[in-house]
Amino acid sequence: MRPERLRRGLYLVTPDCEETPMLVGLVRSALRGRPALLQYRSKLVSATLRAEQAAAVGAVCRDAGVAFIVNDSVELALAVGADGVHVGRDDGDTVGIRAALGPERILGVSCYDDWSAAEAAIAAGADYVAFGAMFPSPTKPATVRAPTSLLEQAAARGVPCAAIGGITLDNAGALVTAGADLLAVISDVFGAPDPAARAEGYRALFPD
Ligand code: TZP
Ligand code: MG
Repeated sequence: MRPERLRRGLYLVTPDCEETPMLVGLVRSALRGRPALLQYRSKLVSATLRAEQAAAVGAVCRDAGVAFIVNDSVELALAVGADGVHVGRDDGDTVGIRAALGPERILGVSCYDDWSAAEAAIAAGADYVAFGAMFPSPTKPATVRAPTSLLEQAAARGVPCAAIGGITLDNAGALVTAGADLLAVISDVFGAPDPAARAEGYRALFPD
């Protein structure tokens, strides 16, 4: 991975939350566990509230020195000065998104269970590709499942990759062994009684 832009480690992804102060409080405490990245993801709130929340979460990440990624929208990522954007198959053409984002910001692309999508994403300028769900996900129960062999394939080809879906501290080690550079997690951290401690627990999987 390009070290100046992308560290390996925990990739926190925010849960849906309509209460901005509550969301910001959750993010602030989870960031004490020092993840590599944090993504603002929201599927339920209005465009106006998304913009407000993205700006607020981005400011907290900047204060904590954690790279901030916005899900779904390159326009929103640019509007709030995010460090990057994460897109999937419904979010438009990856080449155009890279062009809009510029060369310096981080671009991540969801590839589900599909290696050919990963090859296309890297050719289009993605910095990392994401595979999942690796395990049944309480956040996205109906999504496709992906085999860990995709992580092995990415590692063998030197393609930076994130694993997502149902990841917990108990099952995460196998994903890192298979080749995951990033572990994208929602519920195991944000649903934990102590999000900072749970996030911190992932650091042992990525010794410096
Ligand atoms: N894509 C595949 S699973 C998932 C997404 C966005 C949700 C991950 O959330 P959790 O709670 O860590 O399973
Ligand atoms: Mg998307």
